[in-house]
Amino acid sequence: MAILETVVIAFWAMLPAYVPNNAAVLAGGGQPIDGGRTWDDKRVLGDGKTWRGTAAGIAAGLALAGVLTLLADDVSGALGFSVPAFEPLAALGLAAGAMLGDILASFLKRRTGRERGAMFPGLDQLDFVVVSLPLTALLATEWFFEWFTWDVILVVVVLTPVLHVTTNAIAYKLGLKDEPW
Ligand code: CTP
Ligand code: MG
Ligand code: K
Repeated sequence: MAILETVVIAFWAMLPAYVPNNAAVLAGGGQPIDGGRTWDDKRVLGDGKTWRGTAAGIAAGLALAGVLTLLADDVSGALGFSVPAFEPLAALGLAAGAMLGDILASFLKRRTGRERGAMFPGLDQLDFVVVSLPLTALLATEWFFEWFTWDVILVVVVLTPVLHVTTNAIAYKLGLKDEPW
């Protein structure tokens, strides 16, 4: 498979997992998921993980998957190779997996004594990939292995941190995010 083709498929297939984090930043606020609870004098998750942000993130990921699915045929025709339409369970695995990965990362950050907003290089950039891909493989196995071939997964692992750093830097510059990571 040509490299450009692989990159386009990786980006397209991951969009429903990329957008939830950004939607959560825009919609976040209100009740924290952990209800303010602590474990060993540290917050379980912290004020940065809210019900509203999580719900908005998953909804945004599902909505985007729906739009991409409507466009998939036309875009495939225009590009000369196929980009994926999303099965409902694949969309759910990507969107909910991304939010779950982010939440698990905050759990790990709090356990290691990092305050809300602290940096955790590596984890910050890949948390949502680490959970969304296995969850999608579980929920929509055939779909997953049709699209997430090894070369696509490799591109995702390389491309995701680059996109993450870029979009967060932009969100920070725009004043939408408190830290540039
Ligand atoms: N956010 C949210 N709910 C989520 C994820 C994010 O409300 N499930 C919102 C919060 O307002 C959060 C912001 O998006 O502050 C930025 O997200 P993130 O960087 O993941 O959270 P942090 O505030 O940095 O907290 P943490 O250290 O736990 O990652
Ligand atoms: Mg953060
Ligand atoms: K995060």
